[in-house]
Amino acid sequence: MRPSLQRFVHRLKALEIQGAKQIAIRSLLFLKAYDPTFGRTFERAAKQLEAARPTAVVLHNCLEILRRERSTESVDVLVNRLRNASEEIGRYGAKLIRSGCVVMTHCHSGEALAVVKAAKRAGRRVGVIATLTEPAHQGIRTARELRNAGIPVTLIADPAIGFFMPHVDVIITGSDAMRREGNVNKIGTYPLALVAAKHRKPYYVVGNTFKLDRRKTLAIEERPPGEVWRAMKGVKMRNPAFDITPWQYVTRVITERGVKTPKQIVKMIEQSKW
Ligand code: RUB
Repeated sequence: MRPSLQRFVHRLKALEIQGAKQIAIRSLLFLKAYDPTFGRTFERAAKQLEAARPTAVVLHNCLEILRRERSTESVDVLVNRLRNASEEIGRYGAKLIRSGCVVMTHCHSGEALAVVKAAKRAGRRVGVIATLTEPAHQGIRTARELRNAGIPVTLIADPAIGFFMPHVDVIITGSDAMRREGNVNKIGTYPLALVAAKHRKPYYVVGNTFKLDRRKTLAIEERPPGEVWRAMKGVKMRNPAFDITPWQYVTRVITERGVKTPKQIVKMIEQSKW
């Protein structure tokens, strides 16, 4: 029996499945089960999944490949490439983390956490300050995952980033899309990068190369205003889910192909083909 498209879209929108990489992996596996012939039914479903979380680019790039190759084997290859990227990313990223390092992170990024976990596996003492990440509180997932991995973690409210920045050695976040104009990630990443720059702290973006984004336009997802606060008469609420950090505030980008400068990333975006 075909899995329910409506239910899967609901799980995506409710952030039950979140993070650019997981959104892509789970959607690809869903589509494989939904229409293994990759015909019109697949195309209709693919469009709905992309529209459910339109900012992150990984699913989009994978779909571009799948539209050409149209096979379940291609899904498996893509999923494996995405999964294996974390190990490579961890290997390159761990080298940038000294023992005793305090890392600040924002939101919940599987790839950013892969770096921290790899550093621990490599025998480095590492602690993390995780922002709660208003308004949807994905930082709680980060705190839980790090605690379960035996990594000391302190959860802070978003406005406390400036208070704690002097005690931080390095800022590490994930990426939803790497574009010419900068790194797209969870709302609040841009102000975090500005505070980091003010304190001369290195800021590393972590992202596999499926995050290189050549789309002409970027749709910044606006989430339900009810996540900000309950409805108030006469008050408008806005809830953009992502912002763009210009590359000048990024120190390095950790990819599965090595540690790159922002300049190299912009070049890679120009050369990427999907
Ligand atoms: C998650 C978020 C993550 C990136 C990277 O936003 O911004 O930093 O998606 O995640 P949301 P990963 O919770 O709205 O999906 O490293 O897991 O691909």
